[in-house]
Amino acid sequence: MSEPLYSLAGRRVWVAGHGGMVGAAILRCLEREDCEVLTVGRQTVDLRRQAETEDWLAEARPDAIFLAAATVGGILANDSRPADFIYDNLAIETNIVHGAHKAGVGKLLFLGSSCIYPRLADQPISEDSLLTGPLEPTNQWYAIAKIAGLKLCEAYRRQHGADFISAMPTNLYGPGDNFDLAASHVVPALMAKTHRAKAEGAGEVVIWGSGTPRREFLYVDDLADALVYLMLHYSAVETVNVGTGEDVTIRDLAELIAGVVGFEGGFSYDTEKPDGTPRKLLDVARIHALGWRARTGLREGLAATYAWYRDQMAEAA
Ligand code: GFB
Repeated sequence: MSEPLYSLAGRRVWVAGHGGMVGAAILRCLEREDCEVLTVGRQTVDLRRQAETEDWLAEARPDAIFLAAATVGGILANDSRPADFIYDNLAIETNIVHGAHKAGVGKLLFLGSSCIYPRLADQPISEDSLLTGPLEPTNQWYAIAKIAGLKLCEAYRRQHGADFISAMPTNLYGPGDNFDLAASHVVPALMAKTHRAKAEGAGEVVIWGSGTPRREFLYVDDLADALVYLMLHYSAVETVNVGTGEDVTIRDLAELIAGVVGFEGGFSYDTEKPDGTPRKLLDVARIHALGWRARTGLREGLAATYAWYRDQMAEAA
């Protein structure tokens, strides 16, 4: 573990996007830090509006910011709502990074995504492969916005000496995820589908695409732990990948989820749906060298996520 470069003790820390899966996990992680946590709902401040965002920052005066506010979604949501994904995310990050500079914020961590890397980057994907090849078409809009966010942090560090850092997580899952089948990522989607199939006694669950793409899945509380670690131990222009270093095929994932859910039926494949990039395994040597490693195995994380999902379903019933 490297020596801390920064401390959150006694500091005012804004978690932008506190209501989402990542934001909520950061809040859980900050409970062990001696800091004052700031949050603001989208009903109060629309972070796509520059004046609203800057006025709030001037009043709230955060010392540090976790920039986890974003419009996110799975492969179909990205492919069908390109304007939302590029506009919302560019507006939010531009307003918060520039507003943070204007308000004299001491440290900011911007959350990107592994989809910023080229569709066919060498695997595992090094941070250095950024902008070395064409993007995956289905999420190029979100990717361009997140690349711009990474570059915003780099530019404000270079021109103004701002201690703004960025992290690029792999595919995430966990409590608080979006289980709406039209907008969700693959883990919550397959969990909801197998849960329903088991409850209804259905014999089959439909998997989008061929089932052959490979994905790396990081449990969201591990990500939050990594983000707080980077806030305390990292201050440099280079972005940092955050992942587990292991990937599985979508078919293997479906089998794991069926085991966790207790679904004993089979799977069929809707090859009308896109596979997306064939593989997206991150090179995590940089964050390992900084002294951080993921701790939650996929089966353990899936079981914790399903327990949370069942509780939510029970409460909603
Ligand atoms: O998680 P996912 O939507 O996003 O899809 P990506 C991962 C893989 O799972 C794709 C397959 O090959 C999907 O075709 N899949 C199988 C399913 N069944 C389903 C299903 O029922 N629902 C969904 N959603 N997928 C995302 C980007 O790409 O990666 C985001 O679109 C973000 O912007 C995220 O960057 C990290 O991994 O393909």
